[in-house]
Amino acid sequence: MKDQLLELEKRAGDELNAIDDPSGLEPFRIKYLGKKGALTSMMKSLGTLSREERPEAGKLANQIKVNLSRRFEETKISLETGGSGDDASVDVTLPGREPLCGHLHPITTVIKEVCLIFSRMGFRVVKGPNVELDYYNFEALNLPKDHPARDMQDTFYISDNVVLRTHTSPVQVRVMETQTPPVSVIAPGKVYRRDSDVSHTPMFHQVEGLLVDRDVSFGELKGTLTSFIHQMFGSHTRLRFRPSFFPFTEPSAEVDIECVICGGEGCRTCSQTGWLEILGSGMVDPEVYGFVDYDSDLYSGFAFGIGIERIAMLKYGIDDIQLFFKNDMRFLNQF
Ligand code: 2U9
Repeated sequence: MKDQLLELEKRAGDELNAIDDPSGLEPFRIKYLGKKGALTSMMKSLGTLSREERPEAGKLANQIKVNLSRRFEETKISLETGGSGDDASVDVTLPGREPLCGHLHPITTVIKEVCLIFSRMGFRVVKGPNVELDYYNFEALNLPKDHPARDMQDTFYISDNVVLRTHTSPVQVRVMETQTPPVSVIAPGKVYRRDSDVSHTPMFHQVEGLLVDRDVSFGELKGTLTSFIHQMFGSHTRLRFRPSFFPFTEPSAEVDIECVICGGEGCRTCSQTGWLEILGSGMVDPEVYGFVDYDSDLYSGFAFGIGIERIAMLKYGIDDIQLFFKNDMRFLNQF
């Protein structure tokens, strides 16, 4: 019996060593360690031995079962983890792999910075839906049905009366609908226009602002935006207010800063003018007050719109807007 057991141990050991695929494990277990396996049957036949032989053979059979089971488990772990099971193959002195650490997208950073500057001036941050009713996106902002900005070429239409918002202005209209002056809010968020080239993407980000109260003048507009630009681009940045037109503001002005690339000398970025357009603004057109039941004899206010990608491009010296949306880690990791 003793010889048979030792012979079985050797045979099983050799077979176990030869297994090189996890699919060979279960047949092996059944053959040797299962209820009807070779070792189990041999253990059952211990009862046929004489009283003298039984203890020694029983002890040996148990030992073989323990050893074989342990070796079986080791082989299983090794095959299932793909490793050799040999600890010497792991060099514990190697330096660890640095975990990838996430960070804010440059557009998020700029939005946060712009919002912080206006928050400190008393503006409240407000949000609204990206999918907007035509009424809030156009109609209430003095962009009537035949206005060119409503063209299918420029706007993503969901249905006749529903669009992807083309600016965050509808958020301010919704605020005015529910709140009487004084109102001072900024609306950051995504906006959508059918446009795509090196300076346009179909989705981009804006922060728009609105302040309405009694006796608000163009002077307050100039003071607020000058302070914003000085905080954003440095206190010595030269700027100019240039007359412009928007359907929702009258009078309107665009604001330019001295070119951050050439310092006003004239270069490719500023088209040799020395100036860079940075935002649009104006006094809220009294027509808009009509839509939200504000008394335009009592109240006046200003509004402005800032294109975030444009600010980020100037701040970080980026010449292709598409880079912000490609998710290329070689680009993003620089911020
Ligand atoms: C209300 C009334 C008026 C928001 C304004 C601009 C001027 C403007 C552009 C900047 C760069 C859009 O992203 S951009 O292309 N925006 O020039 N936006 S005034 O005027 C409002 C908003 C809400 C109720």
